[in-house]
Amino acid sequence: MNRSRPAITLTLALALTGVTVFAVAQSLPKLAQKTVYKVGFAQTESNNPWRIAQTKSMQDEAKRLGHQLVYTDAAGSAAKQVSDVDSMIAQRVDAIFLAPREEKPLAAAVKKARAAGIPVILLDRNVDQKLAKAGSDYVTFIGSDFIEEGRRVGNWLAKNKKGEARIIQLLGTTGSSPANDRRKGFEDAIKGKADMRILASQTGDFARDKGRQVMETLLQANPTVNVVYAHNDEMAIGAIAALEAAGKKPGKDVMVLSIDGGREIVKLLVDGKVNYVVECNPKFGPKAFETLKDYAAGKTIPAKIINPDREFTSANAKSLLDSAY
Ligand code: GYE
Repeated sequence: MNRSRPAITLTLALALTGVTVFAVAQSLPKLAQKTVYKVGFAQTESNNPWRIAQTKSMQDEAKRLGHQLVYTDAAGSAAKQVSDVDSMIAQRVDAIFLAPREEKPLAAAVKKARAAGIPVILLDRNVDQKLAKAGSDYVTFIGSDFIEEGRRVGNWLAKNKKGEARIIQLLGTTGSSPANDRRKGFEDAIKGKADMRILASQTGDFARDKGRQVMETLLQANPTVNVVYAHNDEMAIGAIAALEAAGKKPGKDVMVLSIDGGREIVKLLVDGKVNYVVECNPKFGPKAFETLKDYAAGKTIPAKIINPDREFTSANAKSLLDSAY
């Protein structure tokens, strides 16, 4: 009889553990309230001013608050970003800020962190909503409403383009949430308008030189183009170079529309080479760390925290230039 006791105790203990493990798997990991956190920031790439401004904002705020920031740069590879998150888990960071390069592969990384008991806050890009959910897999998404950004560009064009619009669309990184959503919002806004036609859509991977190269090729195949819609400033600036090399006047012969609103594009708007820009602000630091603190304090965090975005036009570009990142 005595012998069976340990077995009963073990079964009981396992049953209890089983219940606990199940409960943890269904809800977000808790975050202790501390004055100093060791927190990861898994960046996507650092090849443009938007990313550099975002990283700086995160580093500045971590420093101001006295937190230790474990920073990684995936250098444009979703696979590397997945292993960056793995190494943050191995280092037992308190929490992870993640800017997921692509929607699907990084959803798995989010789930791994959660299973390891580390809360994740998504910054600026989202993961596939069928694969991971706010409130159970990750705490929240902080960023812009990308569908709305695309829609605003489409609506502005419909209002301001006289005559037929023959559009080339330079898409962002394939499989990334801003590329998917900026396309959707724009295409929805111009759908059914007889005088608006997309001649070609191709990815320039959110990069300046890729944008220039793609624009060069698309321009040869579509010489009647009179509007370029680029999913970010970098590709728009690349497209401007391609247009000028082909003897066209950006902003006049061909309208240039973009999203991000960095200083360089706003200056180009002042110079008349760009026509319209929707802002997507990269300065996430203060909001990111404030959300972390609120989460640790047990406050209810909404599933999405949407940044307000301004817009730049020829009417306001000059006065807003200094406030652009
Ligand atoms: O528009 C782009 C950057 O994810 C919202 O990524 C961000 C986008 C931004 O590389 O310039």
